[in-house]
This record gives sequence, C-alpha cells and structure tokens, in this order.
Amino acid sequence: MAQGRLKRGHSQKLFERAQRALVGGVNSPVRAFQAVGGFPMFMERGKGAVLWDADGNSYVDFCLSWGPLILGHAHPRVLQKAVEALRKGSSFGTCHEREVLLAEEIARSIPSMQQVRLVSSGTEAAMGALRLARGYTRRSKILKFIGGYHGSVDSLLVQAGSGAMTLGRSDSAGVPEQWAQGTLSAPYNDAEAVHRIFKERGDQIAAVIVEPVAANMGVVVPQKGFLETLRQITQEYGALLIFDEVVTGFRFCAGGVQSLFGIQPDLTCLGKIVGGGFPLAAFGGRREIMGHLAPEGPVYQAGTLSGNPVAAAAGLETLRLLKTQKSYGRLSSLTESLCRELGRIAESCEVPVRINRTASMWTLFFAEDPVTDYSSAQRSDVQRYAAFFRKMLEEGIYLPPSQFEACFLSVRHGTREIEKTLEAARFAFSSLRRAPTRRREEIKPVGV
Ligand code: KE4
Repeated sequence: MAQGRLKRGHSQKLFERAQRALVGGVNSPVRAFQAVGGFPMFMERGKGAVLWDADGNSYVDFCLSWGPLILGHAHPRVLQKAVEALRKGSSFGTCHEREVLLAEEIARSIPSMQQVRLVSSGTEAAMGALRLARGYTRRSKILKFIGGYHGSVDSLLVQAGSGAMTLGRSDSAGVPEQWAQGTLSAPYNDAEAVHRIFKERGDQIAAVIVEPVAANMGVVVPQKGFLETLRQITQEYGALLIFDEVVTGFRFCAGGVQSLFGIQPDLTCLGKIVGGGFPLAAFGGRREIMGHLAPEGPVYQAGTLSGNPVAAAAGLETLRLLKTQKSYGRLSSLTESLCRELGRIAESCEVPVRINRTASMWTLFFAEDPVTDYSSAQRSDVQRYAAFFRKMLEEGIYLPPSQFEACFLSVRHGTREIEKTLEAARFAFSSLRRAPTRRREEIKPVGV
C-alpha cells in the first residue's frame, strides 16, 4: 500500500526482502506496522530527537526505541564510553569492574535493589525475578494484571499487553496450558479483585508482578491506593511484590516509580534506559532474597552476555548524565505542555481523545471515556489511531505503531520539535474531523 507523498521506495524494497529472511520482516512483532497499516520504515540513523529512514526522510521520534533513549539517539558521551569499552574488547564472559560500578550506581539510585543481577533484556529480568520469587517462597502461582506486559516470558503471555494486545491475541500459542494456569490475572487498578484472588489462593501466590505505571496498554496510571494495596496484601500473605520498572526505571526520576510512591517492592526489574540503548537489563532486591540466586543459592539464572562491558559502559554513562543533567523537571513540563496542546487541537477538530501522561511518557487514546485499564483501553478507536499515525508520519513525526504503546520525550526534544509536532497534529486531526468514528466494540468479527 503506497504511503502518501513521502518517498518510500528503499523501505518498501527492504521490507519485501526482509519478509523472505525474517518472519513478518521483523525481529519483534510490534515493529511490523500491522496495527497501523502499510509497511514499516527502515531506519538508517538517529541523532538527538530525530530519526532518518532509508529514503532520507526525517522524523521527530517519540518511540525512542520503545523507551531507552531518554538522552536521545547517539548521545556523544554515551557513544564515547561505549567505543572506549569496545576498543578493549566486546565481551569477556568474566568479571569486570564496569559491571560492579553499574550495579553500585543502581543500588545507590534505587535503595530497594541492594543486590542486582545484570541480564541482556527486560524479558530475562522478568523471567529471573519470577523464578527467584518462586524459589524463595516455594510457591508456584504468579498474579499479573490484564494488559500488563513483562516481555515474552512463557508464563506471562497471558492476557498480555504491548505487541500481544496490538495483534489482538493477548495469549500466545505454544505456552503449555499448565504453565498458563500458574498465572492468575486481575484488571489493573482493581484492588477488590486482588483481595478476592488472595482470599481464595493467597497461600499459593509466590509474587505479584506489576508495571507501577502501565505502559503496555498505552499509558495507564495507578489509581489512588492501588499500589499501596498490592504492597499491603503481599506482605499479609507472604508473597513478593515485583515492580516491573523496565519502562519507568530512570524515566521519571533516578529512584523509579517506587521512590515517587514511597513503596519498597521486594524485587524490581529494570531495562531500556539502564542499558543506554544497549542490550542490558537487571533485576534486584534485598540481599536476603537475592542470596537465593546461583551461585549463592539454589535458583539458577545465567547468561553469556550478562553484564556485557560495552553495554555496562553505556548504561553507566547514561545514569551518570541523567544524575548530573537534572533534566527530569524540564522533560516533564515540556511533555505536559505538548499533551495539553495536543488535547486542545483535538478538541478544536471535534475529535474525542483521552491523553494519559506521567512525566515524559504519554499515550493519546482515541477514546471518549477515561482509560484506566485494559478493557477501557480496548474501547479505543484503533482505526482512528492508525489513520492519525499515518498522517503524522507523512508530516515527519514518528509515533509508536500501535495505540497500545507509550510515547516518550528525550532531553533532545526542544521547542522546534514540539512546534513541528503540533503543526503536524493540526493537519492530522483536521483530516480526521471528517472521518467517521468506529468504536472498537462496533467492529464485528468477520462472519458475524
Ligand atoms: P525486552 O525483553 O523487550 O527488553 O523487555 C520486555 C519488557 C518488560 N517489561 C516491560 C514493562 C516492557 O515494556 C517490556 C518491553 N516493552 C516493549 C514495548 N512496550 C518492547 C517492544 C517490543 O516488544 O518490540
């Protein structure tokens, strides 16, 4: 399908080629543009807030590689540290100083993470944290939230968000029934449902895993008392509380969402920003729990590239720059004014939207009612989102290719990028003004 007036030839040819060698032409489903139509752009380089594709088109980037690039693309200091490390070797498979420095920096920033295990992806971090929680509590069940996404972990691909939600199949084939049965789920923000589940099966639950601010249904913020309830009820029943801060860690502030709410989870998962755009993630918690992990304890977890020296160098420099630059306040207020203006433009074009924002992450839902959980997110008009996405793309604005993802700002987004985005939004929303709306539930499956 041709995509408007922008040159797309190289991307189109590359995508046709990619589809022969890579399943769906991608290495992660949500990149395939299935939710927004057309074919994906093949990005060639990024600098600051801007991406350039294979045809030379430039885009203000609000996806930022799904969150890691809070300092923008190709930050000179991050690259310099990574290259310095690389010149000494790409991987040793041994202990090295930089992994210790990064682990110490994480522990200083997030005191609940007294000890840390570095891994290569958020999926590994979630998988490791769950196995540790089961080994520590000697229980098997895990409670997650509908629309929560914690990576492609077998047992958590149950009513999952992100790409699973985007593709409309929130449970994955290939996960044995008995593994899925080990996962209980409740609606996000539904403290009552959590109480009911613990009342029935609390003594079997090893852990509750939650995105303390959800990003994988689109951004959904915790309602008053929700996180506090999870902390109280897990303590009452002897289950562990796991904060999946893969997206939120170092996004809002150095201490994560847990520092904003004053809640100490038992385990925390980190990813994305902590690796500075390199493959590095982490999980950690109190020594008393982490000590159950091999080689000290019986819970096995390992990885060839875990704590990779190049990734650790990039992650360490990223955290150090965030600490010295003190950019969180500016990031948050710039995002607030962007979202306020986007809402005003949508209203002036009589297009109903709901914008959920926390600090520098946000989602613009094509929804008339508040979005507070998976089912209200599901009621968004995904066709309209797709049309909006394509119009914004035409105007040089790159949003996540799915309604059920988060947008992010980097420290390199400035007035010029914001003005270009608002100009594009005026065009996109006015073109939507005429388009008929179709609420999600009105879209009947074929043959009904
Ligand atoms: P990775 O394995 O993709 O590094 O991290 C998994 C993960 C864990 N926890 C949370 C809260 C996450 O959001 C993620 C991954 N995020 C998605 C985007 N929502 C990654 C994009 C993709 O799957 O391609």
